[in-house]
Amino acid sequence: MRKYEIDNETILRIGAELGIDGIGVTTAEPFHDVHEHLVMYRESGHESGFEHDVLEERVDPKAFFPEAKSIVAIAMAYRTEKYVGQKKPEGLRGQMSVYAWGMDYHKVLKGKLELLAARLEQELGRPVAVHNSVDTGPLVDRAVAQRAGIGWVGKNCSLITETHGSWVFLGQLVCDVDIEPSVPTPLPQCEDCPDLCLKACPTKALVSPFQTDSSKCLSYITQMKGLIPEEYRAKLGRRLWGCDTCQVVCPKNKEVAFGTAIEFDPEPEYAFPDLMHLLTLSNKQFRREFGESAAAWRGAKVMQRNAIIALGNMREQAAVPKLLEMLERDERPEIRGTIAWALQKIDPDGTREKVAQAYAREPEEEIKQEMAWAVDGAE
Ligand code: B12
Ligand code: SF4
Ligand code: SF4
Repeated sequence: MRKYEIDNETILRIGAELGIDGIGVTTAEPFHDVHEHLVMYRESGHESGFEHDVLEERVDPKAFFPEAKSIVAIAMAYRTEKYVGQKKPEGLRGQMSVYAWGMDYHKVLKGKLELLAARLEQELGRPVAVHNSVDTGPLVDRAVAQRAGIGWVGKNCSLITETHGSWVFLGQLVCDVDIEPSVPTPLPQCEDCPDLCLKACPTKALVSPFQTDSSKCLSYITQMKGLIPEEYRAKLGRRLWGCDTCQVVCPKNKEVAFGTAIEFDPEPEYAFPDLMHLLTLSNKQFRREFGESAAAWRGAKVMQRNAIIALGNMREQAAVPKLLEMLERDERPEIRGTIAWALQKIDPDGTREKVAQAYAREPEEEIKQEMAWAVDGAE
């Protein structure tokens, strides 16, 4: 039998000791089968722009880390017991995707990967060369997790684990240690589910099983810069960041275990931010209040634009004075344009005159178009 530097059982034991919810190992061999998915994804124009650019590095760990021998993949569950019965606090509230209800997962998982690297060194009694990544690395995290036996990829594209469903974040440690690999999870296991995720997706972003067109996915739309295309604004509802629909409807996510990492316990002001308060924040204040959340990286402007859309969708009359004040003074074109849209939804008759005045002084053509509804004969 082949001799490894560390056996698989030892890795599973270390994972359990470190409070890691899912752990597995795969070799550093290339992910040949993933290459065709990535090419198709790119050629169909379905990329979001958040993907690592170099395809060769996405499918071959040795292309960016030549000493690579094994990859230890980890999964951390983000729905803790405290998610049950989380109630919206008082006030006008938007909603974050559950993955942003606790602390930023990048920091939490990187912390686990650092502890893991230290434990490998302890086991071997020698320094270990590692490259660790969570989300922002070159590899396709879901493909790595599947080959490392952590779970399988569903038609909604999510990596689904047996214990915690798809409510898990993924990360990996590429290292120069020869570790016994786990058995890959067989693909896929949607069985006789009647494509509930594809049917429930509000924008038909799941264009076919296992394929997301990012430009239609509300998760991407909440993170994009600039004006949100009008066809998606009503579909956002109260969503401020991310979208959970294709996971909520998935039967494989029912009756799964809760995670135990207290870092992911929900913070009510992250889960359901106060919309009117959000509108008052400077970029610095926003970073102070939301900086520990995974939803902060795009800054205040994107979140405020989303909050204005939520207020428009809620037809919230109480928001009108603040929106009018911002329409007059705000220096950010996408904020002025989005406000004009929201005011039309909330109170077109009562705000027409003010929006027409804004139209007259608006320098940007694209933003003027958002205000044109208030002006007779405007094109
Ligand atoms: C870009 C990106 C996005 C984009 C594009 C998503 C997408 N589906 O590709 C946008 C902004 C839309 C997005 C949204 C979300 N994301 Co994101 N995202 C990424 C990122 C950075 C790259 C993904 C990528 O490379 N996509 C390209 C395609 C080809 O890859 P993939 O979907 O990962 O591909 C797998 C399957 O689709 C499958 N496949 C593809 N074609 C086919 C065909 C067949 C026949 C078969 C069998 C399989 C198959 O093969 C791939 C690997 O096995 C990863 C982190 C990373 N570095 O991997 C996080 C990541 C995928 N995102 C994550 C999360 C949590 C989300 C959201 C749930 C967040 C939310 N609640 O709003 C949504 C889910 C939306 C969705 N439908 O996927 C997690 C997923 C965790 C999990 N359990 O799966 C990741 C892994 C981040 C992390 N480290 O935790 N995301
Ligand atoms: S995250 Fe939302 S918009 Fe994106 S594919 Fe899933 S259900 Fe559709
Ligand atoms: S909802 Fe159904 S088809 Fe979609 S991922 Fe879950 S089991 Fe698969």
